Amino acid sequence: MLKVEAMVCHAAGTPLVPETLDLAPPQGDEVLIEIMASGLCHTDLSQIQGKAAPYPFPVVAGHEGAGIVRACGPNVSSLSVGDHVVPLGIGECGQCAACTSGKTNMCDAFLADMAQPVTRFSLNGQAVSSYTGLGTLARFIVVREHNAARIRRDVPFHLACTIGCAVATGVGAVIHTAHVGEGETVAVFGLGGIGLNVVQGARLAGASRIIGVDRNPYRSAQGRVFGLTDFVDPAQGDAVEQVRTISGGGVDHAFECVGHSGLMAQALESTRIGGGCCTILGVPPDGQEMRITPFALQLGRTVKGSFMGNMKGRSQVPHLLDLYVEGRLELAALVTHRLPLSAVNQGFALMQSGAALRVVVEAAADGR
Ligand code: CXF
Ligand code: ZN
Repeated sequence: MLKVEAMVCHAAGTPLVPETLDLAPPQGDEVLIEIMASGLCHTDLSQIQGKAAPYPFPVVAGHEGAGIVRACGPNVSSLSVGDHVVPLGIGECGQCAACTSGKTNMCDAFLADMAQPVTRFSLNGQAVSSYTGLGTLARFIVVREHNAARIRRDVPFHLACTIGCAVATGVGAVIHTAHVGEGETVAVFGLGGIGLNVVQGARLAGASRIIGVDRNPYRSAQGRVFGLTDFVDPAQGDAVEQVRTISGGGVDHAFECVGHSGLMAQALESTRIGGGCCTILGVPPDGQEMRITPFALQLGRTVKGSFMGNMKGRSQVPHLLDLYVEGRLELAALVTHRLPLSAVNQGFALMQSGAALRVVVEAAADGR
């Protein structure tokens, strides 16, 4: 067993504590990754708060990482020691019907992992789960090679990690889920780390109007950096009405990026009759449902959803960094805070306060 430092959440709603865990060394097609940076995501917060907690406690959260391959199992064929990688909650086996379909990122291996989660972490012989099979709030993780995407080496880890969830989820939803077309109008409900990536995805797609809806007035100026053209403050009047007015009767595409059922209904209502499409990205607390009036759909609207923007982790996600290097994607403004891994609780507090877009924690900042 390898010994690794990790921030562990022992019970829902309790702070993460540093632990030295046992980590099973890479076997078969598995690789050992040294995590250099990890972005904090709202779904990690939901897990540790027990609000949307698919994994049993104790748990190592974190699924938006970037790091370096340090060892390979004997059957690894597509990665080498020294490769820079982004671990993938949704892997890409490349073989199954989903992977070969060209339509969906719902790889069979991901569905199998969700049904029966695997973890390689343990403490005193007791299993410690890894969120989405990763657990990037640790110094090292072990994953199967199809759960790691090789990335270019010239992007710093604290920026590269964001493509593992926020950027793929937001940009991918626009391009690979909703298929926003040139000149179309877009409304984005919730301008956090995911919503602002929807905004820049819409800019890449050539949307004519990109309308952001958020209760936090600071998001207006932040949104402009990512391509926002209009801002709606729900405190100034009914958000749906404001979006419908700005867009001349309803947007072509609305995106819900919070995970709030009331906001999902608003997003749907803000789309235009006869062709409007509402895409759901936010992950609500366990048990919360989305209410849809059949009439709203019968008027010619559709509802879609995706995880990780329906992007294939190995063959598509790494190209997001090419867009960054070409100057077409904003990553630096997304990472508002960088903290040492040991200060991760402070990072989650920043996220909850609304002050942060992405908080990135880095083991190296702990002064190894
Ligand atoms: C995703 C992360 C990867 C697995 C599915 C859910 N959502 C993220 O926040
Ligand atoms: Zn995430």
